[in-house]
Amino acid sequence: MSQTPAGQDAGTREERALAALAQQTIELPSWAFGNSGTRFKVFGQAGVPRDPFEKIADAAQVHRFTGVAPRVSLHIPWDKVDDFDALSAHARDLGVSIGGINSNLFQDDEYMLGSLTHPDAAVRKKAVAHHLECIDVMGATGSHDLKIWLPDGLNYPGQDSIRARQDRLADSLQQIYAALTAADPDHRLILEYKFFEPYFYTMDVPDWGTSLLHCLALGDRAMVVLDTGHHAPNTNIEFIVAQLLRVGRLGAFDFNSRFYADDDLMVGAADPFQLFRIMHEIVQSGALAPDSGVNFMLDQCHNIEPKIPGQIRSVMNVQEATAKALLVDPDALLVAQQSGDVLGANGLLMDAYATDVRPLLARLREQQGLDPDPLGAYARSGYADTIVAGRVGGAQAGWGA
Ligand code: PSV
Ligand code: MN
Ligand code: MN
Repeated sequence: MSQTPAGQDAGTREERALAALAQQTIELPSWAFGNSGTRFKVFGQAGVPRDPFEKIADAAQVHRFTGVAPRVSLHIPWDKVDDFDALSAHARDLGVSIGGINSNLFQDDEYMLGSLTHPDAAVRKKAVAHHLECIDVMGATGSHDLKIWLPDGLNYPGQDSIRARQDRLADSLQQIYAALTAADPDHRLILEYKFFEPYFYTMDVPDWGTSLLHCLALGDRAMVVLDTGHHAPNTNIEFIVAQLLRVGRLGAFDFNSRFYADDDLMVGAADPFQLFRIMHEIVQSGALAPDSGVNFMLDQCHNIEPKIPGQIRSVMNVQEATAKALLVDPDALLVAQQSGDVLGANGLLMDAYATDVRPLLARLREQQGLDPDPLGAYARSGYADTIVAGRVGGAQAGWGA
């Protein structure tokens, strides 16, 4: 058994990693199961869900074969149903629950010039009212997180006052936060940022600093959401993770990967090393623990690959990056860092990253009574054939159309 002079032996690290991995959960987006595409084309796939009940049924398959995906985020109004009690009961029957509730401020004609920041108070009122509806959905589904991605922004310098829009946003968010915490003081408002798109001169919440400032002004139940696809190329995302963890304001991830823009590809597909570096910061800060307040969500679209296996693969990619991060020897790393051993410290990270953790994860799944090969087990289950035969006229995710 290998042992570094200052560190834990490898066997102990593996056992600790297994214990931490057994506690990890990853939340799935309902919209990943519907048809999606780019603004050029949506390719329809056979067997996709026709309604939110079927989206949850598909998400439950991901949990069934991975054991780590017990929650499903909803997007309102894409996932609006007449009876949210029935939707939650349906989720429970299938072994999952409803996670975050995502509002939608990007599909109404009135929002062309903004929603929560719009110059017209009547439009802002409508956007705030939509969140009150989302808060009701939270009550009916047992959700704890209201997730806001603000699509507002400007295309041209001078189009509107950047500063006045921040003031309007602060006021709108305050109204939403007050209603949210009045409904339940434990509920959280989690605010996502994105540096461009759908507007290109400036967004009104373009970066983590802007999101954090609004969260700090709101109160301690307001947290930042970090979507990995929402940064300029080469941004050091793990640095942002460390900063937000330091001040206790990293509320959630939207995991995905990107080559160029907000590509929403499978997490860990474009840059698995970045995902590992992010998970290293998480592990180092103790933020993997179930009570850390960090919700690990996926926000992806599977435009050309089958959706359920795409989600299974994504979950496995997060698990692999997490496992590697858990194999970094913390004691040896501290010694190397404090003694100025640059190559030694970097080597500890690179050794962990180069470790093939698939056998460890297979052991984890066997310990949990799961098939060690989730993708193979799903393929053998026959579920894909059942939905192709049983569902005709599947729905569009609502995104990328
Ligand atoms: C916006 O690009 C975003 O990342 C937000 O999280 C939205 O709610 C989601 O994508 C919709 O796919
Ligand atoms: Mn997102
Ligand atoms: Mn996005």
